[in-house]
Amino acid sequence: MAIHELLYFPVTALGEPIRLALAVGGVDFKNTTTRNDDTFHERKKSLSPLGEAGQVPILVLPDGKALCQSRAIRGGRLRYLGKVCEFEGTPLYPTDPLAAYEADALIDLADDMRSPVASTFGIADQAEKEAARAALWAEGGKQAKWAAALDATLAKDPMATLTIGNLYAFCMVNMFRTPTFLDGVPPGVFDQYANIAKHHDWIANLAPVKAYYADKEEREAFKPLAAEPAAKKAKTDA
Ligand SMILES: N[C@@H](CCC(=O)N[C@@H](CS)C(=O)NCC(=O)O)C(=O)O
Repeated sequence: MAIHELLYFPVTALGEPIRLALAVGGVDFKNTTTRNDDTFHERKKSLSPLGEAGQVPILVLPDGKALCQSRAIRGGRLRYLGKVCEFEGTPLYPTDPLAAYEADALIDLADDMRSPVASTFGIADQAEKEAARAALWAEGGKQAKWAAALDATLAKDPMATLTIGNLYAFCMVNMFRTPTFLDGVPPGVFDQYANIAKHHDWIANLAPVKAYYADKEEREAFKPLAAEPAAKKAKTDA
């Protein structure tokens, strides 16, 4: 029987909330990466609705239709996964308009925190790149600013009903919670944020999330609950 397939790099960035939503929703999927598919880059171009310009993540539906644009896949206008995937009988994208707004707003805020790192991807010099990433998390840094806002927002979240917004925020926090595939992020950037920690632990301990990460032995970054102690050894893992 045909199943869903996700094409993405073997890292916990934009593709990870999609993997996690599928896992939480109990939707079986093939996790295709550059590590297990030698034709990854050719398939990316041929499958993407955007052709040559195509990027990943790409979600291929069981009938062969390929979806791109991570926001449209998990949230946004199409809200495909948020409608298809349920947790404890409730769709991950809320049907109530205000709850849906909260989920979207959480995704946007987590993206505000994530997106400044994009400015460092093109820095060729390793030391310069790591310094630029550390500066984003230093006092007054762009990512530190949004982490504080995320913490304040999560203080108001009852952390009772799982939404695509919670999953997205969880994954974006894990992207910067060492060990991470991103080099140069200082260990402990969320140490001062009790609500981010509480939110992390809530989601990391949900049965399908625990089950999903249980067999990701080869990648510390895929094991949120095991993360921070190893971080101090500055382990990186792509
Ligand atoms: N708007 C796109 C952006 C996707 C994106 O930036 N993908 C990057 C990886 S995170 C990529 O495919 N880079 C390789 C390439 O451009 O060929 C989305 O949200 O899906």
